[in-house]
Amino acid sequence: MIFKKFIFGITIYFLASCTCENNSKAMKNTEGQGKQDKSTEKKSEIASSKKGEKSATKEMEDIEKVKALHLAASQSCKIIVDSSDQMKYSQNGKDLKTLKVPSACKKFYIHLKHVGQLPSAAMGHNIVISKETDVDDLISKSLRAGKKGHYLPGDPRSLAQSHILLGGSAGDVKEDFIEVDMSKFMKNEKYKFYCTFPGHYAMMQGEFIIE
Ligand SMILES: [Cu+2]
Repeated sequence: MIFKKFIFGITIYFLASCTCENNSKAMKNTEGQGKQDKSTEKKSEIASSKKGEKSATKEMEDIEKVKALHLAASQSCKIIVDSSDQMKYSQNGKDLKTLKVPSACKKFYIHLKHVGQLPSAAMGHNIVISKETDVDDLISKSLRAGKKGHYLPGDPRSLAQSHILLGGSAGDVKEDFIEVDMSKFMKNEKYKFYCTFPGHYAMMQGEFIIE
């Protein structure tokens, strides 16, 4: 009888310990699985966020490249020219003595600004572009046109010109846009750009070069 009880006891013990072990193994496995799932989830989250970051960065880079290209394209056939009370043409604060136009430009655009304070009657500016050999004639004609005619020559030898005389006082027009038709220009000819306001040519003139 005692022996039977002993055998029963041992059997129960083994069964119990076996079930516990299995349970704890199963729990451990579930925990492990959970951990693994979480880490996989985290990894894929990081990967996808990195991927997202990467594609966003790439997109930004592309936008910047396109912007730069547009800027380069627009700048190469376009220039902003300031004219001042110091009787100077300048670009970005530097004296402008040579205006270079890439030969690829079919049209060249000049945005002329008056950045001074003096009125157009005292310190008016414009731009005329012509062959160097036509300068003297066109300046004479401009003087005859007077302020009423914005000191513009009104002559087809003036290949491009601003519409008006710019000034710096409250009532003056302060900027003008000049479209230069490059088909009028020949590669081996000498051209000049200049202001035809009386007395300004000596200070306000430069070479207009097609390269
Ligand atoms: Cu001038």
